[in-house]
Amino acid sequence: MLFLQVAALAASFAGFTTAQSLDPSGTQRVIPTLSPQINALPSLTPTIYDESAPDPQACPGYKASNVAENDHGFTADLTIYGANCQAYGNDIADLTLEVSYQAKERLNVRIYPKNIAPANSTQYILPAHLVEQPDWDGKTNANCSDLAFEWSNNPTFQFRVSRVSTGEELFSTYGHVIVFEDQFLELVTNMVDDYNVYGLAENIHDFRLGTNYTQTFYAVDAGNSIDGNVYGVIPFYQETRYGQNGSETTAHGMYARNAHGQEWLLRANTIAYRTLGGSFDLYFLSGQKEDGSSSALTTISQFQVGCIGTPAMQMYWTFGFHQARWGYENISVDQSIVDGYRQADIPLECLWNDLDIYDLYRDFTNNDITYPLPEFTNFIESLHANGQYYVPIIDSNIYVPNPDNASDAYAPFERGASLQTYIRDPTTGDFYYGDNWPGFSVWADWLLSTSQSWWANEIIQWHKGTPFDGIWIDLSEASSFCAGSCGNGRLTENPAHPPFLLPGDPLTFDFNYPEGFNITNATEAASAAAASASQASAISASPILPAATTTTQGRTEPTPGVRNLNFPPYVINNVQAGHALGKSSIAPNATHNDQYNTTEYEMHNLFGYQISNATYHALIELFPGRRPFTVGRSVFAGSGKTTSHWGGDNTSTWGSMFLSISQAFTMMMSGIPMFGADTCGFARNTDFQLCSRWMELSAFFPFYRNHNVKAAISQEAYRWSSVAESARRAMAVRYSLLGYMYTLFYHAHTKGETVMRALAWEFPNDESLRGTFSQFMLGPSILVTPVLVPNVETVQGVFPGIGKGERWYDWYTLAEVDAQPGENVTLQAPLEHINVHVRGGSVLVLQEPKLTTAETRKTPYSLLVALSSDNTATGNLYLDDGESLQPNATRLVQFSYSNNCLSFTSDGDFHSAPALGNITIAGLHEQPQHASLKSGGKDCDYSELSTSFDGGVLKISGLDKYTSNGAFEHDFELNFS
Ligand code: MIG
Repeated sequence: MLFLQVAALAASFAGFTTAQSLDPSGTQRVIPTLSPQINALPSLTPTIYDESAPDPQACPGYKASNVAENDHGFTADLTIYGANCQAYGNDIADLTLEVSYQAKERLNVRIYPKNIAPANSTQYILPAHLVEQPDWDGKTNANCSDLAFEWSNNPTFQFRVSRVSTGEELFSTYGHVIVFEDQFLELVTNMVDDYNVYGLAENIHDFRLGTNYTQTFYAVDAGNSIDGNVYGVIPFYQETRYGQNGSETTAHGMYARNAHGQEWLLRANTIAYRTLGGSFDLYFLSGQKEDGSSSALTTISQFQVGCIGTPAMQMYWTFGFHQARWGYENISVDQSIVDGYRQADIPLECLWNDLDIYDLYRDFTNNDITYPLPEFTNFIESLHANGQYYVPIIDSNIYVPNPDNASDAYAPFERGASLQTYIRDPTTGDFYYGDNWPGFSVWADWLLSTSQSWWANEIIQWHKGTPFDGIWIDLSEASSFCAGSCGNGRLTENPAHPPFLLPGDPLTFDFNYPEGFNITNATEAASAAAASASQASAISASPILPAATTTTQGRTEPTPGVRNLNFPPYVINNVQAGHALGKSSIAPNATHNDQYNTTEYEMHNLFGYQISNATYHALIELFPGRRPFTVGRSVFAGSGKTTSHWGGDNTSTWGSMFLSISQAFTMMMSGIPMFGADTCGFARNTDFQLCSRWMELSAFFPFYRNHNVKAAISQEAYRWSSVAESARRAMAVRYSLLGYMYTLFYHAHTKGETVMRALAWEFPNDESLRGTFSQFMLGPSILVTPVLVPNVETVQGVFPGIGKGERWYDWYTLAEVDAQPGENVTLQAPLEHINVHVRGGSVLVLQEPKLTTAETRKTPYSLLVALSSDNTATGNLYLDDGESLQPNATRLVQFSYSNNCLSFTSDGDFHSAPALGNITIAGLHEQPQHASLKSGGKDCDYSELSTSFDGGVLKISGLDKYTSNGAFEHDFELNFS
């Protein structure tokens, strides 16, 4: 609902102040153990809808009995200890508790109904075949676990999880009852004072979630609602506790595997976890390494490797710059965008089209007038010929043709219908007919295996005329523009117009500009304000929008034996009007075609996960052996194995740009590192300042795409000379570092490492960084300090570790940063400049930035060695063909500088042709007088190389002739004396 959405966004950004502090947070201390907070509970709002609703903690709780030990833990019965309380559903009296020491670092606690017969027909337990379910490693038991589980029946069943080595209590339900009903589960843990909790993606919120925050999870198409539910659901948090009196910082995590609508209520000394059904399936992660120390980065890696799977490896080219927009009207507009970038000398790797290419918004079609074949095929092939790529959108809905109009046939629908592959309307047994761009539509039921083959076939057929290189999946929450199966009995109205004004229609002009626009463009701002006011009065004079369907019912009373799916007794704070679950989405009571007729109530948060998985497998079928590139909007825990993700409908505001950094951090934590926000902003008009700064910032996000709404001014990087210059400069840095970015992805893919990093993760003992997201790192070596506010030419940033052995170098000049410990340094930041610093101790492999990644990859390599305070440095580089799922050759190069010797060793068979041209060493205290050089075991003549030394920076060039058969084919050693 674009029209309404923009208004809602405007309202939500007005409340931006909560996230605005650019300074690292304060330095409050925390206590190491948890004490039960009985009688001292801050009141938890029972439900958003009704403050007088029952307090679930008044329920009786359970008693444990029949404890049975097994080789990796134990099981027990939990029996309700009192009368059913019917807080927000029907109590389930008999439960099973399963405690399993699954791996040294991971403890699993499951609580589920004792009698579920037939399986999954009454209480939905998320099956392992749908979402990965971590299991016992076959060897761990309580005696060799990092974690200990303790429980008590006094007064009712409660448990705590602690760290064996130190006794640190990580999670404790002591003092709280467990509530287990068919439509409501609650578990409350005690928390330390002023705790530091991160994650619970997806949210548009500060990085540090804070101690007064509610995270609602229900995938929704409503823009980037600050502090509300958005597109993705990854129920995992990581907690950091800073040490006192010199003790080390500790970190741990918890993943709650449940896909129902849910809420996490973060309060002063507790977190309450509430779901609308399913089971407790909790994974406690110790965050510990072999040496017993724990960290956020280790916790995040344990979450990915042990619980949800590590992210897919991406193709090399996907790290190039992408341009999209809604509103590229025809092939010549597409061509003009490609030409515009080329003429401005700005790299453009991939062009994207939105739903403009389709005939009447129908997936897998081509608009005969604006995007006719074969011209369109030829256009895409011309991109390929220039080393560029093409990605189109596919919407999640499938148009239902008008049954009374033979010429309205739509084959993709018919083929799916003949396989009965769509979600159903429980009241009619027919398909569920919702509404989206093309009119009344259906959605695939991914629980049927036929859906996968049908979907793959549609994609493969469409590729014949539209030879794309990847797929953009939109509206996968899944979004529907009406409430319920509204197309029921109305299919003859198809193609029904969407129930709102279309962008580009009269009265839809967007007059909004970023904060500060009234200062830089006073006259334009004044006339935009006047025009906006007159448009608003014209709309109210003749209301064009149909009356909204009412979906507000509020809290319902639990009814014995009945589940109220559309209006459950517990009302989560869904950002839709009335908080209704069925608003702008497939209704919760819509049913699937599996043997249990599973409902959307259970499946809702998984639609995006499933359609992205299906698209991934379709692309493997289409391009055998090649890594699929899919970018999806709705994600769930584990989505990163198959898809990338963009941040959805943000706005062209400074606040939105800032919050894209914290959003990115949570995606790095969630195993979805191929993440980026709509650069320059989606909804509303951007301006040259915001767009310059944003093109600079996003150059350091893994997925780098400029995308724009239809009814706003154009915002390609070449539209303003300042933005063009900013883009060229920032992209030059990015493209130099492509090999580094790719290597970071290799480590993410193989070990669950993070790509973008919070300063708190890299500098875990500096408590002043616990909330910082105004600066970030790319991997361990690059520090980015973006400008996040308008009308400034300087920016403040910290250089962590100074005074404790860290050194930092300016990327552009290689001058060492001169700062005091903890100093908030003022850096020059003219409009076209983004501050980038290299951390001492790093060896970076660079190439020469060109207009495409392929050209860049052919240029000679150079090494940048930035020395640490003890004059050492290390680094590594991963190489392969850049696109194979299982490359037949790879190479891993390890670099090191120590004892005045730079060397690398190279393992693997992949041949990378470019030579090693230059070596630059920064941070030397004096110029080396002599050097000897060995490459591939041979002695080379150092005196033949040209060298220069200035300001501690030694530059060596002319190495190519020793490495002309490839920079990293042989081991290498350069010794100074
Ligand atoms: O109802 O395809 O988030 O990126 O441009 C809006 C049009 C549908 C939402 C996506 C946005 C895309 C837009 N889509």
